[in-house]
Amino acid sequence: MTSTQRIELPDGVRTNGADPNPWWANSVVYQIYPRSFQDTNGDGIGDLKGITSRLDYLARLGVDVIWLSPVYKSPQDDNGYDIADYRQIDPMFGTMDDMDELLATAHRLGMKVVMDLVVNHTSDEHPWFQASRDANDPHADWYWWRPAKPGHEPGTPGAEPNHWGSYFGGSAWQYDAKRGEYYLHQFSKKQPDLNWENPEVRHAVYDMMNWWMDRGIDGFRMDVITLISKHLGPNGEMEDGEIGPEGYSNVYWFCEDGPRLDEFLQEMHREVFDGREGYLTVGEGTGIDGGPRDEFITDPRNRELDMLFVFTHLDIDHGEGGKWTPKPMRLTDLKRTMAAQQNAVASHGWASIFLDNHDQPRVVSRWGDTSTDELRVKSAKALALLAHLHRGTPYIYQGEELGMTNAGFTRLDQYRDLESINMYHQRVDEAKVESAEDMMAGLAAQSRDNARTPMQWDSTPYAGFTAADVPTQPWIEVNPNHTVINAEAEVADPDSVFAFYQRLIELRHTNPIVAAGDWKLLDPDDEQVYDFLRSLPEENPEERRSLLVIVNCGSTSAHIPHDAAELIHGAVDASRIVLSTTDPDMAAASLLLGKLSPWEGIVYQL
Ligand code: TEU
Ligand code: CA
Repeated sequence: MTSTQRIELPDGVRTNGADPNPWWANSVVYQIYPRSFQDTNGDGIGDLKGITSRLDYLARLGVDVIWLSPVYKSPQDDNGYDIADYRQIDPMFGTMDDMDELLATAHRLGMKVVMDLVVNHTSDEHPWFQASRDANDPHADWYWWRPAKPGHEPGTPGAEPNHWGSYFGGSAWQYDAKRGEYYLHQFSKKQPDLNWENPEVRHAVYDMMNWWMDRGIDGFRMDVITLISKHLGPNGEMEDGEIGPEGYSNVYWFCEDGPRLDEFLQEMHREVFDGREGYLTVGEGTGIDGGPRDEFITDPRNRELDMLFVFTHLDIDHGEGGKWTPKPMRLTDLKRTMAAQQNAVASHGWASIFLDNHDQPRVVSRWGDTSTDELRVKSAKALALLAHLHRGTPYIYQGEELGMTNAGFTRLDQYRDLESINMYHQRVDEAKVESAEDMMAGLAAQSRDNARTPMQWDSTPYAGFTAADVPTQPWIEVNPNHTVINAEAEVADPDSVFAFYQRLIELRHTNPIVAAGDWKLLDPDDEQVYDFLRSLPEENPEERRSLLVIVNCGSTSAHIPHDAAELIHGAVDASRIVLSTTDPDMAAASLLLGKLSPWEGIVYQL
C-alpha cells in the first residue's frame, strides 16, 4: 500500500466482467524468489526472516500483493519447485512461525501474500510418490506409471515407453526398479507428474490448499496448472511425437490444455475458493496463447482462475533452436503478441502483465540497453511504463524495480539452474547440436540464473544480501554491478528506476483509466515506437477519459508515428503530461516536435 491509497474503482467501470469489480483490479503484485532475496542467518541463502525484514521496503514501493516462490520442504532439485511436504516450511527458509510472522507483518502493512502451488508434480521424495512405487499401495495410481516398451529389457536405453523429452533434458520417463515400471516427469526426474485423473489426488490437493487458506494466506500462483490434464488416447494411449535433433519428441502436446482442465479448475474453485473473499488466483498458462482459452479460463462466470500468465510475448526472441539460440526481438512481434493477449480478455476475463520472472532473463538486458548506466536507467523506465500501462494486473519481479541486469556469467561452473546445466550437456556434449561457445552465449542471454542472482540492497561486498563477513559465499554469485545498482542508492534518488516504479504504481492505484480503460494498439507496423490508447467511455463530453501512451523502444531518437501524431495533431498542453520517463517539459517538447528522445516514454491525457 503506497502513501496514496488504492482507490475503489467507480461503479460502472468494467474490469473482468464481474460486478462488483474484484479487489485486485487495480493492484500490483511483487514476486519474491526467496533463495535470492535476503539472508539473515549467514548461510548465503535467502530466508523468511529476511523477507519479513524487507517488507517496509515493499510497502514503500507501494505494491499490494507479494507472491512467494516455493518455501516448502524440498530437496531443492529445482529450487523448491519439487515439493516433498506441502505443509512444512523447508528448514533452509525457516519455520512455520517465521511464515506466520511474515504473513502477519505483511497484513499489518496492508499487503497480501500469495503462495506458490506446485501440484502438477511433487518431489520424488514426497511420501505419496514413495508409496506409489508399490503397485499394491493405495497410492499406486497417484502418478503416471507405464511398462517398458514391449520387447525391451526394462531400465535399459531405448526401453522408455516413448521418446518424450523432459523440459530439463533427457527422457521424460524414469525407470523405477522397485515398481518395475517407468514414471512420467515433464520436468526433472525428481519431479514426477501427479495423476489428476485420480479424484483422490485432486481432493488431497484441495485439502492442502484449504489448509493454507485457513492459515490466512491470500491466494495462489499455480505452477504449470494448464499441464495437469493429459490428452490420453481412448485406451489411455500416449501418442509419441516427431523425434527432434536432440533425440526426443515433445511432451507438450500430451499435457498442454488437456480435455479435463476446465472440469478440474472448476472443481478446485468449488472445493477451495467458493465462499472465500479477498484472495487472488493466477495460473501459469504454459501452452495457452492470447485467445479464447485465455478468456474462458479467466472469465469470472466460469469460476476457474482470476488470471493467467500467458508467455507468447516472451517467446518472440527464440530462434530455430528455441530459447538457446536467441534472435533479436522485433517490436512488431511484441505488439502482435501483446495485442492478442489484451484483446482476448477485452470484454470478459483478465490479463497478467509481466516481462520478468524467475524463469526469464532480465528484460532490461534482454530488450533494453545496458551499454551505459544512463541508457540502462532510461530503458528500464521505458519498458516499465510500456508494461504497466497495459490493461491487467502488473507483476514486478524482485530487482526489476531497480533495473537489475543479467548475471554476465562466462563459465559453466557459475551456473546453478538444472535446466541450464542439463541443456548445456545435452546440446553440446550428447546431441552435439551446438558448439560450447554458442551454448555459453545462449546461456548468457537466456539462462534462468540471470534472474536469480542475489537481490542488490547496497554496495557492500555481498550487496547486503548477506552480511559481508559471513564465512559462506551466497549460493549464487552477486552481480558485481551492485556497487552502482542497489536499493539503498535508488530509494534515495528521486530520478531512480525505483522512484519511477513508485509513480507507476501510484498511477494504477489512483487513475481508473489505467486500471480499467479499454486498450487499443496504434501504429502496429512501427518497429521502434510502441504506442496505444487507454480509454473509458465518456460520461460527459467535458470529461477527458483517454490516455495516449507512447514509448520509444530504441537507443536513437524516433519520430512520433502516424496514429499518435494524428491524436496529438500539434496541440500540446504540458499540464496534460500524466507521466513521462523524461522531465515533463522535455516530454511536451518531444510531443510538439513529433520526435522522441532515446527510450522516452510519455503518458498524455487526450
Ligand atoms: O515453469 C514452467 C515453465 O514453463 C518453465 O520451466 C519454462 O518452460 C522454462 O523455464 C523455460 O525454458 C514452472 C516454474 O516457474 C519453474 O521455475 C519450474 O522449474 C517449473 O515450472 C517446474 O515446476
Ligand atoms: Ca539464510
